[in-house]
Amino acid sequence: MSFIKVNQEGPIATLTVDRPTALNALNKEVLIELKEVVSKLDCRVLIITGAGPKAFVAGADIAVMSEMDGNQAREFVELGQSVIKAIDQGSFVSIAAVNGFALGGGCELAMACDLIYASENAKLGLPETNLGIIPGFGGTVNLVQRIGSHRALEMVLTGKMIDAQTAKSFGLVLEVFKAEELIPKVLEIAKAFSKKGKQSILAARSLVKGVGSELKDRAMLHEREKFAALFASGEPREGMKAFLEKREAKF
Ligand code: CO8
Repeated sequence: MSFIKVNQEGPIATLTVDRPTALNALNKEVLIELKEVVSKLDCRVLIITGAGPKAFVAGADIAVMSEMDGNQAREFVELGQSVIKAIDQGSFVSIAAVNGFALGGGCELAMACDLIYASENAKLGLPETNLGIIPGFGGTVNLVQRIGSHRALEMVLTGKMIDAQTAKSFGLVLEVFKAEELIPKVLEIAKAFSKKGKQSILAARSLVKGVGSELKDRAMLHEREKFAALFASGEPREGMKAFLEKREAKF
């Protein structure tokens, strides 16, 4: 694996997204590796984090998306959602250890996990509308489920990043730890889960997560359709080119 580092100690697997040149942004190759690794996991608890001190995952790869047409955007969003689904429906408890920027697809990857813990320097957000696009990896429905539609609308429409403490106050993040304590604390939490009965943990998890799951499937389908359809307008190209050219977008 080039972009996903896997470390398994007994029942606890840790996946680290490792693409330092782009703050661990998700391109097709990263997503394919992630899907492959997650589908083969045999663990009780999965921890997902990002390599380096600065980012969990800074989003889907903007340079790649800026060149996409509608069909390519549809394929990309389908791949991304299949990763989100594999984590969401896996037979393990999943924990995001957010150690820096978790933006767009990165925030959506964190929200695919059952539980989210963050370091003090974490910044979370769905900045897609700044780029002329929308969340595509389940972010809209998962954010509403986590923090309610009023706060979710504010985050999605403004595209603003929030810091770890604000995310905790919204209920998006459960606890905030010092950067160096994040992984040890998350491992402690993971160990406690791994000592419980596997069947009871999975049954309880599936019941809690089952609430609203049909609605979620439909919402993710709508998200895919709307995401791909947007690419027929000029907005994604202008928004993402502007980011890459470090200028303000003219919509
Ligand atoms: N994609 C590609 N490259 C990125 C990304 C990204 N998402 N984020 C950062 N990078 C790159 C930068 O371009 C830069 O590259 P280079 O050194 O070659 O210029 C490098 O990483 C370091 O970044 P910065 O120099 O910008 O670092 P700063 O500390 O100044 O800023 C930020 C850090 C604030 C995180 C800034 O990089 C940023 O705003 N990044 C973009 C964040 C963003 O908008 N993310 C959302 C992307 S859209 C998305 O995720 C859609 C998900 C749904 C997709 C559906 C599928 C089709």
